[in-house]
Amino acid sequence: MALKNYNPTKTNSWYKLSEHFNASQNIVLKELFQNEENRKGKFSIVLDDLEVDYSKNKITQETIDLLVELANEVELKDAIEKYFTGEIINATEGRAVLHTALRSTNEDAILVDGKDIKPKIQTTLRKIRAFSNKVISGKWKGYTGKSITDVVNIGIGGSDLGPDMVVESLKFYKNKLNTHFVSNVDGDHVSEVLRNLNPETTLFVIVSKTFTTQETISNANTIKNWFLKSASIFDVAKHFVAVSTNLDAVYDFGIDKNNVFPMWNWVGGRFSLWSAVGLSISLAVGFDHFRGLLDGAEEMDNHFRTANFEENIPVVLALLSVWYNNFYGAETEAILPYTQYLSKLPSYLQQAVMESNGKGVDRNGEEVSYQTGTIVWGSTGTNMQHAFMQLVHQGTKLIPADFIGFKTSLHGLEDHHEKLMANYKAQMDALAFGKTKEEVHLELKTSGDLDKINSLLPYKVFQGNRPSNAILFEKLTPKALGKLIALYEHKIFVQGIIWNIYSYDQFGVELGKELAKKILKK
Ligand code: G6Q
Repeated sequence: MALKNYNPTKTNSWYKLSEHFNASQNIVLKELFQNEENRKGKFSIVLDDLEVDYSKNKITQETIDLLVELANEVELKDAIEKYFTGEIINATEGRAVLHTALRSTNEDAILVDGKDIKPKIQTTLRKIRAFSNKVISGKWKGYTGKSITDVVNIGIGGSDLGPDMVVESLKFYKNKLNTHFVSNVDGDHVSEVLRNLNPETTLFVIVSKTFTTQETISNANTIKNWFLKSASIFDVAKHFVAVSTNLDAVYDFGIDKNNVFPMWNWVGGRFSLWSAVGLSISLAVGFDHFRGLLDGAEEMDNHFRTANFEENIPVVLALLSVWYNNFYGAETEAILPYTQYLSKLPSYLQQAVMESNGKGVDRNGEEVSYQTGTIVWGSTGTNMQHAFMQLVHQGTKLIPADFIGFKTSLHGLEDHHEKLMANYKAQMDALAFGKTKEEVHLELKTSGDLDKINSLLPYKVFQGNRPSNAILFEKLTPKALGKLIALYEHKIFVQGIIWNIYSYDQFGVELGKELAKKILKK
């Protein structure tokens, strides 16, 4: 059964939300906090090591009630079940959307074309484990008998961004292998990566679901030619492995049958890091940490599938985002992790969010008359405080922001971590509560700058009332990261359901590719 069709703006709850918005848009966060004793507790959700505090949003209990009513009215619960059980919810490509099956450890069968996919997933995980162990332990030898020291992931888009982001995020857990990523068809990218590599000790993982992607195949061929300058064609099997659905093309490239890791068309590229696309993750940090990542995601899956909408982290964050996107007219959202390890998260999420929900035609085939996908962007704290945060604090745009923090640091250095987390909290407080004219006046007065009061006062006032979510984990572990990524995956899903669009195709990226091919031929 396909997903149901709705025009969200024609629902009863949307109508009520519009009325509520008109009546409440002058809401003042500072006052809400003064008047409600336990606002933080009331608008927080705890899931084991994760606490999401969404109290600094321009909402009251009525807003949440109405947003949940909207989720019910568009039959979100039913859609979630279709997502998890393998219905063809990616209707425009005729596919199920089953990245959740990749991390599932329960016994329930999931059928695709009448066959349970769980055994294939388990076999592939075992293959990833065995291969990773062999390479990490040094038992896997290159063509001159030396162990592998470097791994290069060759892929682009979904076959690059996920593994690259996770390897960077879990750098603390890495083993002795050095992992590199080549994606761009720009020859300077591959040249730079190859510059310091030794063909005798490097393993190349070609990741391409289709094995036809221009960038990936060009880079793979360039790398093979580079390799063949010092090795022979018979050595390719020891240094090149592939992750793909297109077995014929993989064999034509010269890759040994035993060194091919499967992918399936029920996993979308941008949601594929949990599959063999994550091979370079398992190589970089070891299979147990890769499994930890999957386990964390599964915990979020179970929470998302079973928790009431009011207590459901992905649902609440998705609804709040709809509130700002469709009622307040906010165009963008900022992703602000307070750890350098997550520096690649914003660009990873740009693909996941914007390729999925950047759609202007609804599930009826009609152009939508309302806003859909948000623009996401961001960078790490505290660096961004010295850069773009000026606009978020005092600019003319409303930019809801997710602050992602960790209570404990990985390397220790307590004084650094205390400063980091003080900034994490201070930024959200400043956004929410700002600084009034009276406060600025007093400040200038006490600092002896009385003569400057008139000229400086307006520039030093912070209106505040700017929304943020605090997404706080105990510690950056593979499990926590898995949870965080799955949280955003499900937020994307919920928004796609509400906006009545197909989140799992990406026809928008095709036209440019076709034209580039034509231009190249000419
Ligand atoms: C993701 C997209 C896209 C895809 C790349 C790579 O959802 O489909 O980013 O992952 O175009 O495709 P291949 O894996 O087929 O090379």
